[in-house]
Amino acid sequence: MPEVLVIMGSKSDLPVAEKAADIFKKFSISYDFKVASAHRTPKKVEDLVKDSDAKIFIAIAGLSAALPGVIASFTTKPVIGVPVSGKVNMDAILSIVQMPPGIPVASVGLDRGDNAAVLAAEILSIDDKALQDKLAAYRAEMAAKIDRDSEEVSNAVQA
Ligand code: RP5
Repeated sequence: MPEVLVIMGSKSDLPVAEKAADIFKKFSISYDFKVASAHRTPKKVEDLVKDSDAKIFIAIAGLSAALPGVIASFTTKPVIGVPVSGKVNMDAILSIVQMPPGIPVASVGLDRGDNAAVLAAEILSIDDKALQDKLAAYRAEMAAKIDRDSEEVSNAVQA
């Protein structure tokens, strides 16, 4: 049973989903990928969600991105939406952010499959101390990189 089920509206969304996979591997979180479209295969979306034992859903979609909201309509588990960039970026962002009262969807930034996975990890870590420690180590890694980068640009400008 995957802890997180990632559903993308089209195979064209795969590069964004792969960013999430990198994070899940880093944190040893089990996941699965499915393609199902809110508009083109609505019954498939419903069946996937209702048949899943996953604790969290990540929904990746572009254009009129109904997928996260439709998934949320079938479950009370957390749903994290990832808007996918296109010719008009605000369409997907607003489709995910502007959910009606009572059926919320969390949204990360445009194409931020990685942040969706980090947020999923944070939710899963609530009662998992080992995962909390891994998340803290991940932040420490990022901070160390900023320090290395700072030293590098400072050295470059003084050279
Ligand atoms: C959405 O439409 C998908 O999530 C994708 O981001 C976008 C384009 O889909 P394709 O035309 O690539 O199948 O449903």
